[in-house]
Amino acid sequence: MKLYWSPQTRSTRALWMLEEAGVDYDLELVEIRNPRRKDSKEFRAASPMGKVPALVDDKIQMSESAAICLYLADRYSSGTLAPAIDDPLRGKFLYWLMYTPAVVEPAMSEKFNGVEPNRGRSGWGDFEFMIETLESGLKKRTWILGKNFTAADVMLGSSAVFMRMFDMLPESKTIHAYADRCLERPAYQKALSIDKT
Ligand SMILES: N[C@@H](CCC(=O)N[C@@H](CS)C(=O)NCC(=O)O)C(=O)O
Repeated sequence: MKLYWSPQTRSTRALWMLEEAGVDYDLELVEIRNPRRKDSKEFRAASPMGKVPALVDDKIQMSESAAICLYLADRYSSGTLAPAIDDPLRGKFLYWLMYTPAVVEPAMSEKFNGVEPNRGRSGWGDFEFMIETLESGLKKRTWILGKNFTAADVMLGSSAVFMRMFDMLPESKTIHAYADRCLERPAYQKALSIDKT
């Protein structure tokens, strides 16, 4: 299996997920910050937009960090990092797994770019509503589904850490404590240390 990656990007969450799943993988650096970068055909087949992360696993070629996390959890850690397909928690799992690309990231981007929000019209509500919803989802829970850590936490935890890094995370004991718990996980620490090399 090969992960196409670039340090300190959304590919860190795919690295974290690979470490949580405990599978063997190779890394290939994509020099996204190099204006003269030359992408391999294999990378572009997996990532039509040329964005990282992308994953190739035998005949599987894919990109989009949430899709990669879901694939790895279902394929290599079903019942642990992803509730099984018939588990009643599966619905909540999918909701929270998709919350990052569908709600957190558009709301962050809107706020960061100073775009006028429209809670009713935008699929992501607005930044404040996104934070309130995440906060209430995490209240009194160790992980987003309760006691068990899943791929949804890789997506949400990496987003919380990312917002904190960019000084966008408001005063929220619940979300800050969650980000800290995520950062304490050895698999996340391993991914961050690979990112630094
Ligand atoms: N929705 C995608 C976003 C991927 C993305 O935006 N990747 C950025 C790095 S964080 C990238 O590859 N940028 C370089 C480029 O667009 O050429 C995901 O979650 O994987």
